[in-house]
Amino acid sequence: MTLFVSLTSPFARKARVVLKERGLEERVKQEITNPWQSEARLLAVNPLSQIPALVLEDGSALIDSPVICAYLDELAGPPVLHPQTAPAKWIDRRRTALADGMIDAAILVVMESRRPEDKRHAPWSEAQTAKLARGLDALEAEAESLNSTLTMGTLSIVVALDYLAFRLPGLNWRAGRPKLAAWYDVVSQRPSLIATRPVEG
Ligand SMILES: N[C@@H](CCC(=O)N[C@@H](CS)C(=O)NCC(=O)O)C(=O)O
Repeated sequence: MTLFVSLTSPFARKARVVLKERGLEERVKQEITNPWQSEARLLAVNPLSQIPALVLEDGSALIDSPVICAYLDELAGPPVLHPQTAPAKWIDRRRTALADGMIDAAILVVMESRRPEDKRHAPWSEAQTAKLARGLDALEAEAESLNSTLTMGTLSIVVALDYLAFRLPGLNWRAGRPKLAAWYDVVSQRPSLIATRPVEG
């Protein structure tokens, strides 16, 4: 199996963490690609030219990080990163969706900032930044109910926070969010998260 990734993509990082957590690194080869360049080998697998994308043993492909992470978690045996019973299951899925939505908003802000100055539309970036602030405030409000058990929800939140620190340091997500920061400082010490921190390269 082959997982298309980059070392900076937060969505690909979610799948890379699952590989580590579930002991699948021998079984799934990682292939580094730049999704923004729409290389033919990635397009052959994902017409959207997005990572992560996973090529299975039969040559078929899975796309979208929630789909890929669920597949990998099941592949390794009974899922451990996806709570199976309500209400924990739905609470966790909501957290994954919130974190993923925050990553989407952050990517939009980053892409907008890379456009020539005269082509930027400030209200667009401000609207995305407001989503990020509201998302962070929602996480601060529920920080006491976040535990340090790694699930897709908690993993995705750490990935989102690290992406904010990596690409939008001026946002300073920690400011005014002491409970979320304290939670992050504990859970982010997990070896799978340390080993996959985004690096420019
Ligand atoms: N919903 C997708 C989003 C994937 C995504 O946006 N990946 C980014 C990298 S972090 C990408 O490949 N972007 C290239 C593009 O959209 O052209 C997922 O969860 O996997």
